[in-house]
Amino acid sequence: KGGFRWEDALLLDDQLEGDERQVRDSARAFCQDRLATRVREAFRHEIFDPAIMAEMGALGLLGMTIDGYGCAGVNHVCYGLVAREVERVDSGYRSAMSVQSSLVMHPIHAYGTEDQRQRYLPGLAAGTLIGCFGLTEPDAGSDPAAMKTRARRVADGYVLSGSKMWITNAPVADVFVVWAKDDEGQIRGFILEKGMKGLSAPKIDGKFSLRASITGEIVMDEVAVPETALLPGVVGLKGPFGCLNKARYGISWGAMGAAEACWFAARDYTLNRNAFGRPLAATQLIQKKLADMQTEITLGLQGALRLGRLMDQGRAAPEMISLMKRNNCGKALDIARTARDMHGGNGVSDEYPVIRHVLNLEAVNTYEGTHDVHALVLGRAQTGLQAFG
Ligand code: TGC
Ligand code: FAD
Repeated sequence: KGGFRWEDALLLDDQLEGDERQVRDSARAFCQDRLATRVREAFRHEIFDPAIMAEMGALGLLGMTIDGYGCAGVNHVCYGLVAREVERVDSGYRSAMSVQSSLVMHPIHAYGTEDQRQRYLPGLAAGTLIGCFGLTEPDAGSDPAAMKTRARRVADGYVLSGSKMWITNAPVADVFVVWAKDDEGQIRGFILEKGMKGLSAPKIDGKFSLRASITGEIVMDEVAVPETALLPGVVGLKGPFGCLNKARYGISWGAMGAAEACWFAARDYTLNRNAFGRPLAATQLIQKKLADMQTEITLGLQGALRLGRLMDQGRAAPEMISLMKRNNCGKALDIARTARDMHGGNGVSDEYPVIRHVLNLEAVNTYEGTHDVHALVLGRAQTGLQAFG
């Protein structure tokens, strides 16, 4: 007869290989020793410390599914396990990591030339270079096909004009992967570098979510780039979406890490807080909430693991990724809000992690395709009817 571990109800740990557990454990140690210790100040004062990227790089956490170029070459399950550990501390740190890995290193590796890979990947893997990914625009978020950024062909390359909005890492980025329409109206990817004439990346202020991650615009005022800046290996929206598949998968694990942090905090708090002569955790309402959290997290992690195995086998369809990104972000946000409530007044103080996770998960539920946009992707797949327009 098997035993019951309340914090790992379906024994996910047993479903992992030894090397996967090792990656998870070393990521957990790093996150708890190096990230958990600075996140409160970082969130309170809106500080993103770029040194974190080099620390992650030294541990092999950046671009970790890529083989060669200084990357770890591990499987997608390991990538997911790391995302869960990083986001257990803060979604902002996971954001910085997943943009670098899935949205910058992946397209350079998958769509770039050998010269581009050699030029950028080792520095990005080490975290000595920081990357960002520009798809969203002020007037084109859920509908990136409506982008206005243009790449005009000139004799020796392209001239890019336009602006991107809500771009993670942009103000501190050295490398910019930017998507623009060419003269034929086709979406193409370009690699821009900090310091190019006409390129700027102002910080967006007043952000009440992901304050430990820096977000900015990308402004391109007639930025002239050579032919070698073009990512030649892909044309069309499937270029950026190929990157989003990887990042959304990581978020499905990461959001569960944030949810676990809130669940554990709510359990600790209600075990230790007395009201009406007994611990809050001894009441039926609190126990039901804890049971709901445990159930959703257990199922969400099982789904994320299954998706990771399918990705490793090359069998994951984009709709599967939509399903898990949507479910796990939505459930994590509900769990964080409930955990915040269970902390009473203390729940709005940053002495406890729950309000920070609530605020972060609002953005996580919106970026990389909103909760509702992923519902439309799933609705289209099962009805054959397109409900976007
Ligand atoms: P649609 O007609 O469906 O597709 C156009 C072309 O793209 C292909 N495609 C995909 N390919 C690979 N993977 C996917 N997931 C794909 N989805 C679509 C499709 O096959 C087609 O190819 P082709 O060759 O036939 O042309 O496109 P649509 O214009 O109708 O768009 C539909 C929709 C809503 C699914 C899409 O636009 C969407 O997903 N919108 C959400 C936008 C989004 O996720 N933006 C994310 C920006 S990056 C970000 O948020 C980073 S935050 C990171 C952090 O800080 O952690
Ligand atoms: P909109 O598309 O305007 O959506 C507004 C509302 O309308 C949403 O509720 C949406 O679900 C709903 N909606 C939209 N279309 C439909 C429809 N057809 N039917 C029904 N409802 C609909 N982007 C990048 O390119 N790179 C980044 O690094 C990046 N980082 C980000 C970091 C942060 C902190 C944030 C907040 C965003 C980031 N984004 C990034 C942008 C993000 O991907 C977009 O915000 C997201 O895709 C939604 O686009 P939007 O904000 O334009 O909202």
